[in-house]
Amino acid sequence: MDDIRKHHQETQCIHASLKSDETGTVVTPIYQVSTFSFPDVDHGADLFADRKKGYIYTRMANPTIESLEQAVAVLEDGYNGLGCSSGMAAIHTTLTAMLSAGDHLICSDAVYGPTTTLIRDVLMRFGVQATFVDTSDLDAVRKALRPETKVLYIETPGNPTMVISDIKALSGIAHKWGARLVVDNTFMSPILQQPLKHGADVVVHSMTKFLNGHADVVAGMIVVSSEEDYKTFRSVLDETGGVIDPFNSFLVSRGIKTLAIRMQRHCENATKMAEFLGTHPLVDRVYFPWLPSHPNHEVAKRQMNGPGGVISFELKGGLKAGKILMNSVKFHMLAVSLGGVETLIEHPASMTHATMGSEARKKARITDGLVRISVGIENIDELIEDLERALAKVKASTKSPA
Ligand code: LCS
Repeated sequence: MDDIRKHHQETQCIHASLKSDETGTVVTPIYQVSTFSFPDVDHGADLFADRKKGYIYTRMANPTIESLEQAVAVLEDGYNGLGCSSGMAAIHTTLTAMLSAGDHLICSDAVYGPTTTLIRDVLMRFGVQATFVDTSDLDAVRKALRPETKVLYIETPGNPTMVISDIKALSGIAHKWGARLVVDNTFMSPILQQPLKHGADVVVHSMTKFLNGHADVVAGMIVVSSEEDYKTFRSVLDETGGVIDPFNSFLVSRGIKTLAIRMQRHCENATKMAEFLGTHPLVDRVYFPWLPSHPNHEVAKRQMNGPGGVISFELKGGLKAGKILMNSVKFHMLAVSLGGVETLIEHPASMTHATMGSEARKKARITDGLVRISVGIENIDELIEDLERALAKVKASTKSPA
């Protein structure tokens, strides 16, 4: 379709990934090949020297991968995308493309656990300095700036506390300082938040989550906003090798066809579940951006088109009560990951955020009693009934003699 960028995201989800071949395929086929042949030696040399356009080797470029990169870049309104083998590969590629030994990075304290450990236990070994702060607090970010600060890295909403950082304000702070802003947009997908439009420089995704949406792929994506960044990032990705493969690219492209409609249902279901939890007598606190009680509710309403599908909450009985709940639910599968059509429940302190260590968790306000639900697209009344049954068990257990 001509100039797909002018169209609505619902249309982009269906049409942005198409790279039709001479047979007229209506979806991009899977080019399940590692290497492409050259008609002659000079042509091969021209491709390597960038004098001619064409395919060489799948780690460098492949039509199925390119079609997915193009689709996510269009949805994010970015320059281009770089498909990665996982969300962590996308984050690793981004940070190694943007930072050198001696540079300083400011990162949100509440982020996916392995993002913290990638920075703290891997990048810092190579001379990168880092400070973890609550990036919803603009003054805390300003105080953490150093002459060597090159990157401000945020995840918003943050995993698992749902803390919201103000993308526009933070891009202003970063740019004034000569630093750049990277946003992990995994929890929102481009349907609910487009960070580049709010001033971010780079967006990263774990496509394992909402973009693919079916719990059958591990993959990541980087979206950059300029040709210059694209060239730098592409060369780092080529050399470090964390690229996505054609088959997974095909599956994610297929998932994206229904992204807009799935996100709508995730938001509706999660809002109803958050409202239910918010009024339940056994629930102490609910962290969900669309609840007026959320501390960053105003910022959320400003930069997000919907709350997303993830809710965190604490029960009155803390970890003990949370364990009974998680062991009693039927349609909420006890599993890590999020953003799929199926509802998942998990315990961040002992699962997704275990490697951070208790001190970093405490600083990021990830309590031992916190429970996280990724609300799927099942019938919401049945999901709430499932939670009600499990909460009744929690209540019964607190009454039984010790
Ligand atoms: N960014 C965010 C916000 C994430 O939630 C995750 C994974 C990643 C990056 C890394 O992506 P991956 O390499 O797994 O594709 N989050 C997970 C979670 O909360 N449970 O299991 C994985």
